[in-house]
Amino acid sequence: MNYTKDKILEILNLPLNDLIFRAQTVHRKSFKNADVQLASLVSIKTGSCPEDCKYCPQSAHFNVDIKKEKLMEFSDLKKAANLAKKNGADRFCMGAAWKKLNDGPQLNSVLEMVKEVKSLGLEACVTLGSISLAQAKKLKKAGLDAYNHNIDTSPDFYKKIISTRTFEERLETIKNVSDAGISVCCGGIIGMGETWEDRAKMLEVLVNLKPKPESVPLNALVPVRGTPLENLPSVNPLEMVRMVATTRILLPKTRVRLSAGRKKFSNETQLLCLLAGANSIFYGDSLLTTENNEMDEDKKLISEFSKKDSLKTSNSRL
Ligand code: SAM
Ligand code: DTB
Ligand code: SF4
Repeated sequence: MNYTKDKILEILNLPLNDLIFRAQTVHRKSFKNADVQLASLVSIKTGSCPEDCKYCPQSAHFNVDIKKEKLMEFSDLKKAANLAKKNGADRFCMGAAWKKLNDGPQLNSVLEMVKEVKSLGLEACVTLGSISLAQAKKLKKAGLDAYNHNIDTSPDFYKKIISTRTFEERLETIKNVSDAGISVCCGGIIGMGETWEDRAKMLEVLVNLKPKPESVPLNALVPVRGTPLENLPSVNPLEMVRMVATTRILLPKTRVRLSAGRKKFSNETQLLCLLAGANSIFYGDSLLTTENNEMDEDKKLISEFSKKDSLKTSNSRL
């Protein structure tokens, strides 16, 4: 199916019951289980990033109250990965506030970290800024499963959000990643002041990636004090539901991950997102620098969504 921006806008704009019905139908064909992938996230290098992404607390261009950290020690990484495993995570994602990955000690440390995560039987994902094809090949050899590199928004709106790199540079890294045989994890953010047309254009780029992204993280802006977007209003939860459902329809086999901003959503909103085709969440007490939902709450939510015999634990006895 050839999805154009206008066709995507039509889907985004369907009556909600039709939209969710279509997304559910597609979802059930591709995913036989109602499983929800749990992806844990750890920041292996925090803050002082030379890029000026207006949404990001880690940019050195803004005055944000975060604890800046050098590259994490291997022993700490090991502890974090083991803890994620113990807590039931399926995937372990390591994020670094770098513009690009440097060869030498930086790359070598990350390669060791990837090997460690793989040795625990976890899927390994990293997000390190721009990388070359040669670097991607080394990461693949170390066992890396996926590389997260978001396009964030539409090509046009991108220029209003980031001035230190281009949309095309983003696509180059994504190509290097897939040419090396690593799965592409690529998504974006809603709530930065973009229009529905921008959202449709972002989805148009994602659906036309070759190969298609293995996973799409959908973030709702977390407006962090000190960033230029600090005063933007919260995302309307049903707008996220529409984005999830449309992504599911466009990319039937892709993991759609409910990402940043979930803390502001009610349990019912999150369940609606799962019904609309989301099948992964970031799992763990924190994201990179901001808070995430409690793990116990997430476990309850997921069992509410997919367990059998739910009525037996409700207040009214059968
Ligand atoms: N520096 C690397 C990069 O930009 O690819 C990796 C880390 S970066 C923090 C990963 C992604 O987190 C961004 O592309 C963006 O989509 C998301 N993100 C960062 N800050 C956010 C915020 N305040 N609200 C929502 N999503 C955010
Ligand atoms: C993605 O799309 N969202 C995650 C992950 N990929 C690396 C990051 C969210 C960061 C939210 C802001 C923070 O905690 O710093
Ligand atoms: Fe740096 Fe990534 Fe944050 Fe942009 S999103 S400022 S590249 S850490």
